[in-house]
Amino acid sequence: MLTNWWHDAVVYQIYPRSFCDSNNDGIGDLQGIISKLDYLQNLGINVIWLSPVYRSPMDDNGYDISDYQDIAPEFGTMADMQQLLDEAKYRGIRIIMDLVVNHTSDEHPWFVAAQSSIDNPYRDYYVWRKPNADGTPPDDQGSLFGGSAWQYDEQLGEYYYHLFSKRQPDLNWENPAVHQAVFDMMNWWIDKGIGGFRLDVIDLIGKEVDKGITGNGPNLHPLLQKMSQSTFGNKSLLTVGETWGATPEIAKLFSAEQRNELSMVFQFEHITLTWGNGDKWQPIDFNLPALKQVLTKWQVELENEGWNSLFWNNHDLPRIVSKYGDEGQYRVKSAKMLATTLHFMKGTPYIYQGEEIGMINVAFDSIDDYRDIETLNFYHERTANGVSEETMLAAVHENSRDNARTPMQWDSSDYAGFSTSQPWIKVNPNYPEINVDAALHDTQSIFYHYQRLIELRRAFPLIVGGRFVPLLEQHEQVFAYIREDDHQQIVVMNNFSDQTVEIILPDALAHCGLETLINNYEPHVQFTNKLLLQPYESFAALIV
Ligand code: TEU
Ligand code: CA
Repeated sequence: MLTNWWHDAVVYQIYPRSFCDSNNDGIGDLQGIISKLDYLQNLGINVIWLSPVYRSPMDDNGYDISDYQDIAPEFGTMADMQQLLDEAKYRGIRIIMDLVVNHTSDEHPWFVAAQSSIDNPYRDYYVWRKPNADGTPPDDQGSLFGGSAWQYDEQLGEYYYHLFSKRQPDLNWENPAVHQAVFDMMNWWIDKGIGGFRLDVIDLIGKEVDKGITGNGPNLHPLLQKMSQSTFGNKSLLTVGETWGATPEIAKLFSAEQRNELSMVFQFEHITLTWGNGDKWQPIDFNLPALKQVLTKWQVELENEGWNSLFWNNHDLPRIVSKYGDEGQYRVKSAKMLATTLHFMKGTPYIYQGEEIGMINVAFDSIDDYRDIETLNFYHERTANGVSEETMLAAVHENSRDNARTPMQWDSSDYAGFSTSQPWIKVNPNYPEINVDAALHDTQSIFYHYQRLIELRRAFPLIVGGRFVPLLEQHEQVFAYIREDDHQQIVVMNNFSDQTVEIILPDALAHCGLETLINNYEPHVQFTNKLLLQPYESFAALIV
């Protein structure tokens, strides 16, 4: 059944602006990435998901593309991009491009043409509506970055639609000319030898604007099937859709093999658990039973149909050690525990830059130190509407996207070795302690724990393809499960608390011998009917 190369791949996500700055202008770039490929090869990953590097005015750090077939000058040139593809390939690493086709930049030539006159043929590449009689927008749909989804164009007297910033006008996927233009561009990249695509907010392209339907619209799956047939289908590429609204049922529509859509999707149910009322600016406490229930559901429901992606972090999310682990005394223990929990599940694991050294959230004292458009928009909108600055800053500390975007911490020199000049966003002040150089010199580091997890995935096909069987489902502090096939069983135990906990094992396990594969305390060699787990203790072991 597991016939595709990406079933046992491990992906590393790079956010180019924050990864490594080769020419010391304060902005990460392609040559910086190239200089770190040996590091990534040493970690053991075999795929890089590259966040956007295309030409862009950078209103949303490259998720606003003005030329899909060019590279942003601050990141380098197309020759640098080709060099990255070649040097990665030489190391057995494929590059997945970020495909942002729900919208373009307002500086994209298509949009510039669309704005030039009411009868320009490119007009229908975007979504335009006449104002109401009193001049107000056609309806009250909101942008995901705050404010209205409608922006008035003075010259043409119509509104255009944007689900993100007003500098990110939505493409009109009801227009077949848009399909062809996008598919041609995708094929141009495929011909360059890329390994696939991460498809930004792909579940929005089937929208029906006048009905207020945005996510999972009626046209979505027909569109994806057409896209697949016209571009990546049958080419052995990894495709992963970003789908905030996916349930397991929906994920199967995207990723069941016979439907010929995507390899897999990113679902976010395990992330939004700490959003009060579904609002990331009203953070609530972490609750392990809820997390277990969600992750178990996804493991079980995609058992035989569809495929999971496994991730804790990306460029939009706070750091996982800060959210589900412990930033202080147990930072290293808890980072290892979280990694083990995730990497022994069934699916394709994704590591976000810095996760492999246990980078944590940043807490800038002033909103002026934040750069992210979503963070700034909401901070201003909510404080203008009566939420206190203190409350909003606390929410920003919890969930701002900039938590993931502070520069990668390479060493303890100024600016964490990311650059020799002031970076575009401040470095997390903890870099003298948390950095790659320190991790590489410490055999007990989080880095080597990730390296070992990747090795284990390669060594045990059971980790890739075996069944997932939940254990101790009612336990409030421990997330435990078994992976098994007809020959072997691996038991995985993870204490999510800073307390020593005692668990009572089911009879079938109570007297088993154990051969530890990975651990963050002393190994256990034999189960009895009781097991003590120390704070954030975690291990995976073969049952022998
Ligand atoms: O993210 C989609 C998205 O919905 C997030 O921006 C989300 O609103 C937020 O992170 C959670 O509150 C994708 C990209 O990953 C993101 O970086 C882009 O800003 C966005 O699309 C627009 O392209
Ligand atoms: Ca640079």
